[in-house]
Amino acid sequence: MAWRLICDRGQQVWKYLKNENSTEIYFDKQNLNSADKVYRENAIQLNYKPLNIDESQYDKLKIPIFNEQLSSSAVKSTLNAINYYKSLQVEDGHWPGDYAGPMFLLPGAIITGYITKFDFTEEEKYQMIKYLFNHQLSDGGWGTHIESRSTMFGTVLNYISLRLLGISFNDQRIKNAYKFIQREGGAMYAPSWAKFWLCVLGVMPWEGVNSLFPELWLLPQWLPFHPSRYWCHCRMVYLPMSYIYGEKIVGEISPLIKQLRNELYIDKYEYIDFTKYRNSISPLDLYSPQTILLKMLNFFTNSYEHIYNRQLRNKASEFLISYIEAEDEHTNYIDIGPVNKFLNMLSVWHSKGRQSKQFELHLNRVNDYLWLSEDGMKIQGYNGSQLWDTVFSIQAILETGLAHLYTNSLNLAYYYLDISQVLEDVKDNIKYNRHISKGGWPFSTRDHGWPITDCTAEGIKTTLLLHEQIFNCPRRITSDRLEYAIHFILSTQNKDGGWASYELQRSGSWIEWLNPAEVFKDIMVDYSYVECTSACVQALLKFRLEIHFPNHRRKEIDIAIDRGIKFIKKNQRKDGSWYGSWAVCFTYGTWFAIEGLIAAGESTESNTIKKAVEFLLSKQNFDGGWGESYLSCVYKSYIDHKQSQVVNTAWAVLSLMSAKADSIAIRKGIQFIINKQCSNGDWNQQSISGVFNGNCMISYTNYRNIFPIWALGRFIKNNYIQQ
Ligand code: LAN
Repeated sequence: MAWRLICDRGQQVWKYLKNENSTEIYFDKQNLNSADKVYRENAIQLNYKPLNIDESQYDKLKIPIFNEQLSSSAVKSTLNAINYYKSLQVEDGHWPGDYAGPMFLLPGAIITGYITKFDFTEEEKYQMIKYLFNHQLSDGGWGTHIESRSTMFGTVLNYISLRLLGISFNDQRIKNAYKFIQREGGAMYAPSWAKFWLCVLGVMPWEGVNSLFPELWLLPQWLPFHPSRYWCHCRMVYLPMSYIYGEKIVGEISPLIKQLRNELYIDKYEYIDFTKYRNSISPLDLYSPQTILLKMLNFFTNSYEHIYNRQLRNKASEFLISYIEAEDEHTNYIDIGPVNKFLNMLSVWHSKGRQSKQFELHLNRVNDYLWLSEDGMKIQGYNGSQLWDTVFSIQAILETGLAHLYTNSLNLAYYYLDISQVLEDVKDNIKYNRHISKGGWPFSTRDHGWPITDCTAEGIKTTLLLHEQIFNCPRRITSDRLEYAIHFILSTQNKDGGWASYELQRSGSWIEWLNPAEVFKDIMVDYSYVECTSACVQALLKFRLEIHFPNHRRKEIDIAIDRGIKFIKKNQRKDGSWYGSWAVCFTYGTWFAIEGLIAAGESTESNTIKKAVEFLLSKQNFDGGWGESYLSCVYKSYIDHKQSQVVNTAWAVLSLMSAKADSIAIRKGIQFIINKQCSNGDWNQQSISGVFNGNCMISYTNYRNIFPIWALGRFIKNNYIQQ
């Protein structure tokens, strides 16, 4: 194949190698769900050797031998699984994988490319077109993510993208999409984030959106609704949006743009009063409706927009652009996510020019977001999930008790941990409302650099777990680096005892009343989450162990753990479960909660654990597996998937094993995982397993390997000890 993934210290770039033997990349119509065949088959060709361990070697290799059948199959399955999975690891130590899924990200890249006149290569464009058509649904529309039904958010943006990529209005597929948009009343019924892109592109006048009131950023920071208090993702998206809105940036009105103006609406463009539709949104998209309070505020800011003072606006714009540039520099032009990446790029193009150094630097980092799978080329939800997948992979392999067989792989993974820890705070962190960073671990790469509470926690846990093993690799992650990491964790605990994702919660949850994004929930501030809290508690527990750092800041750590545990307990639902905010869903949240509680010494006989176990047992399917629909996340109540999912099953079985629950249920779960394994050691990709902001799903391709390995590993270990 001609496409190759080139990795360098976590940075992932897909290159099209012209001279390489090329075969057309196939795609599997049955499964457009990021099965990652392109990357995986490349890696397998290079690294995979079928497993050649047979039972006669077990003794010599210190592999447990069981007479009992299920344990013995679990050992074989585990060896096969790791043998496959280790061939996917790259030289810098991480495990690459598809981290896409949202369907509103590629349009941002394509629209920015069109306006600023940077071009993707022909091969990239071909793959992008393939991707967009592959994900078109039978009603002509596109969803907000790859498993969603059609929404205006997905349809309007992807329609425009295909047209900008050169697909003609006469193409039947485009016509179907056109009809969908017309049926839903036209593009004025798209949500505000889509309308924003329409305005920049020049296919909607700026009167079509509510004011983003750029001067808000100049108000005093003590105000509880000041943007410096928003969740960092919300803050970093509304920052360039405010600049672009304030300056009313619009790309060149080309003949194609004029044509699009005629395609997107029912009435003639010139006759539409767009101000009337600012708050219109299709019922297909409505998830978090605008509140009356927000509507009232919009009334004031929209009125202000008629009379604003130019000098003050200039001041606001200057402030915003300097803030945008700071974010660019802090993240090496990757930016915190794919939304602000392209918005920042547009802002820099406008303020510094197409030929500027800054724009060039931005261009160099566009490809960090691209990913190629058999369904085509997409923009990922982040610049990858490198660190996150690596820390879990290490823990899964260690759990098997077979680490001695995989020292190369583990040493490499340790190297990735080493090079990705953030070792200094960002420049002018106070000025730019950045929490400290030193000691933290990011979700993806060091270059990205935004540290995250649970990534840091998992970083600490895995470093210490690896230090407990005797490998001949130098312990480069020194005590002081771990102490800084602990400092980061201690500094991010919220008043409610829990941990949020990146920073402290900076304002009350009432601020959600001002959430302008109708398609996402809970984006305004960084709330405490059970997953982040459990991870941080586990890291603190591990750190204070006798064999590690029992005396370092002991009192503070003890108190932090207690408060964290209380938070977890308080958030248990009546049915015994916990809601998971970052993956699907109750099996994920409950797994984190149980791990945290048990690690902290909660008795398996306690009511909390018993209720959690009861909950899990009540959801097991006849085939032994668990399967949760992504709609669990959306509606915040458990919704069964049509089929059991290996990933949900692994989380449930891991939890039950920690809780020392009914062994028949565990055995049935393990048997399910084994039955589902492919002969090469992989598992098939099933439904999408990650989520954010309640309503958008995101792929974690490696979960299908990591969590089964982890569950099988724990099963072997438990049975080994029992024997
Ligand atoms: C992520 C990815 C990682 C994830 C975990 C570390 C797994 C989680 O435990 C805490 C939250 C976090 C950091 C997270 C938050 C939301 C993100 C950043 C994402 C799901 C990746 C993409 C998403 C981001 C918001 C997507 C861009 C869309 C917007 C609405 C701005």
